[in-house]
Amino acid sequence: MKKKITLIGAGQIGGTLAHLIAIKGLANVVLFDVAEGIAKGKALDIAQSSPIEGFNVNLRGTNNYEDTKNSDVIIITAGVPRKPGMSRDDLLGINLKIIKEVALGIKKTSPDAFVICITNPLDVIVMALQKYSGLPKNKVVGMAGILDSSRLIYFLSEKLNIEASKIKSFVLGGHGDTMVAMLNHTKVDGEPIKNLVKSGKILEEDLNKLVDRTKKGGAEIVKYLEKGSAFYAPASAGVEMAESFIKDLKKELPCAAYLNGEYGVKDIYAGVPVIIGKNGVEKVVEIKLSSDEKDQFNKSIKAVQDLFEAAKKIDNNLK
Ligand code: TXD
Repeated sequence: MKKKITLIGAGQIGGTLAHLIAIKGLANVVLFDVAEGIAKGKALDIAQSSPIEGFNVNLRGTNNYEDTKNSDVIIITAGVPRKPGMSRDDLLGINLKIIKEVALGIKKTSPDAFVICITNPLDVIVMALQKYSGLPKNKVVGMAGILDSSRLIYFLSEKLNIEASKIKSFVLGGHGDTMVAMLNHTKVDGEPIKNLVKSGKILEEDLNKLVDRTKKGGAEIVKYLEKGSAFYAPASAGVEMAESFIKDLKKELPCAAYLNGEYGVKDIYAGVPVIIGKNGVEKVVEIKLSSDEKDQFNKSIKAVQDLFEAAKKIDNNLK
């Protein structure tokens, strides 16, 4: 029996999620949007590609939460994206209201779903989503670290002219300028990146430029697109999380997860390595951080905490 994935938000990322899920034959798809026509139109359009692509999943568009009932996975992109010059944090006011509405909707219709939040500002929005919905903390997770890590790996592969599959790296902390690129855990064909710096294969300053470009990766695309933000890579990242849950792959993935003392942090969502399997976030993986990495991580946590304080000022129901 095919699983059911509901996509709350049928915009740029939502439509791409639906397309990727269909082509992979991962699950039946319900596209939900307050702009009903977008959900219905994209569902029908993707369905009409099935004879060509050969996939066999049902696609449906709706603006009625009843149609999303008993979803196995819910991926949320409902909200507004950045415009050039805006920070992810600038989206807090409007997207907080939207996520409250979505949280109440899914709480009623799919309380057992694994919920992946993509809406920005990600770390605070996913935390608000869990608090508003009351869904179990291990069943509510944010997508950002996989995207940020993929951007860093791509930039490294381009610079070193090595295929991306040979590069292992990841990013921790908040999905913003304070994100932490884990260079001490970065390997190229099994070789620590620091050795490539020592041997002159890549200059330290060039490596730092790639880290900075990763932090600004979203803004770079917003500048090109002018209207809207990145959506292909974010959708691929969201599908990787959904697939690890549906197929119980127990992949270790950098995601915004609830911390309850891990990394010395309590009652906040932030980007850490987690194991995603059939029970959702099955484990937060604690890796050893250098003192510098710990400082950077704590700075990133502080940025998330400060933004959550701002969220509580907007809605004092958020505890
Ligand atoms: O790494 C990450 N997490 C980020 C997240 C990567 C890229 C983009 N990031 C954020 O995802 C972005 O800043 C936005 O907050 C979301 C969605 O981005 P997208 O590019 O998909 O935005 P669109 O194309 O504007 O789509 C949003 C849809 C749109 O069709 C609205 O009609 C719909 O959301 N929407 C709603 N759907 C359901 N319910 C409500 N209340 C609602 N309000 C708007």
